[in-house]
Formats: sequence, structure tokens, C-alpha cells
Amino acid sequence: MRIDVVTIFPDYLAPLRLALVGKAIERGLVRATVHDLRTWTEDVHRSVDDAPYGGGAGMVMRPEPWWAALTDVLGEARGSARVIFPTPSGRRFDHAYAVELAQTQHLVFCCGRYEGIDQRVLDHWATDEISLGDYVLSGGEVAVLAIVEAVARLLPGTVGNAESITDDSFATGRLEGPVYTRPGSFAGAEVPAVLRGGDHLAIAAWRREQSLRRTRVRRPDLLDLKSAAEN
Ligand code: JD8
Repeated sequence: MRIDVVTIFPDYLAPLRLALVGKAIERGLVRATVHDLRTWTEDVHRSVDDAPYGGGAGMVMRPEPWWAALTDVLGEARGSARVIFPTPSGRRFDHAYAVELAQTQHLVFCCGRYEGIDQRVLDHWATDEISLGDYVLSGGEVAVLAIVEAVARLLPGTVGNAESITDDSFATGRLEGPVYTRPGSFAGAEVPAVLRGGDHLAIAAWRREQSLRRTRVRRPDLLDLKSAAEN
């Protein structure tokens, strides 16, 4: 998979080289390039924003640098790439969306700032507008980090075992139950006896029960969705 990110804050994307995403890069599963949008400005001030037509607060990202950047970055690959704009008005990101993106050879992320990007850029280039959730960020960079991490760990060969992916809570439609490690007794609290007993069937049954109970209490919407999908 090839990943390009266009941003006015390239340093913000430095964590792409870390942890899981870094592992995917090391193993040659992902090639990630971060581009500074200002590379594609022509004026001495390298300006990327201007006042909004119609008035109002804040600034809007000018179309010209985005147009030049996307023309260059996409190059031959136009048509096969997904060109993704994080925005609070996009399709909500979730596990199914991550699976969809993990099947794509080339992802291009376009990070807006200020009040957003001139609509003509999105109309012409966007294949996807993604929202990370119902809260307001200052720009697309943090959304890109979250999306890339969620996608990279789905690529075959990234996570230790395929089981840990298919067991992921949002793949199963259930939250994960509690986990414990040594010592068996700590701060006056005991690890549940069933986990220490070595009866693997009993352990599996206990984990299913814990997972179901936690989902009922914390995220009943997940169970509603699941039964709706099964019915
Ligand atoms: C991109 C600019 C800020 C957006 C005025 C201040 C995603 N779940 C999400 N929340 N917010 C974003 C997001 C916010 C962004 C940009 C993504 C570019 N802003 C703007 C419009 C209204 N604010 C996001 N994904």
C-alpha cells in the first residue's frame, strides 16, 4: 500500500514512523510520504489561505496549491487511488470503513486547516470525505493518524497473528472484556479464579459472558446493530 499525506504541518505526521504503522513500513507493506502543501505555492509568502467569499469568520484554503499538489502526487495513479479529505461533515469512520480502505493500493490524505478547503477542490478530487467523530478538531492531521493506524494494522503481516484482528471488538460487534496479568493478587484485588484454573472451555465461556455484559451496559447500540445484521 502506498500512502501520501498532504498537509501544511508535515511534522504533525511524524508519528506515522512509530509503532504499528512504522512496523508496516519496515516490513515493506506500506510506503508513506508526507508532503508540505507549501511546496506547491507560487507567491513569495507561500500563502495557502484567503478570506471566505460571502464574508464570515476565519480563512479558507485556496484551491491553487491543492490542485497543483494533487496533480503531482496522483500523477499516473489517478483512478486507482482513494483521495481522502478528513472533515466533520464526512462519512463516520469505523471498522468496516477501515477494512474497505485496507483493500486499496493507494491512499492520498488531504489535511485541511482553518475553515476548510475551497469546495471546488473537493468536488473535483475527493473520492472520500471522512469524519473521525462528532467533535471538532482544528484540522485533518489527527484524523489521518487515527485512520492510518486503524488501516495499517489490518494489512496482512502487520499484527502478530490474524486472530487478534478477527477477534477485535468492532470486528466481532462486541466490546472486549477485562484482561489481567500477574500478580494474581494486587492492591487487595484478585484475578478471577476461572482465569487461573486452566479450564479453557470455562475460560472461553466466561470471556463471552463478560464481553456480552459489558457491551449491554456500555454500548447497547452495538448489539442492536448486530441483531439487525443477523435478522
Ligand atoms: C478537518 C479544518 C476545522 C472545520 C470549522 C474549526 C475530522 N471529526 C472531525 N472533527 N473535526 C474534523 C476536522 C476539522 C477541520 C478540518 C477535519 C479542517 N477543520 C474546521 C469546519 C468548521 N472548523 C474532523 N475528520
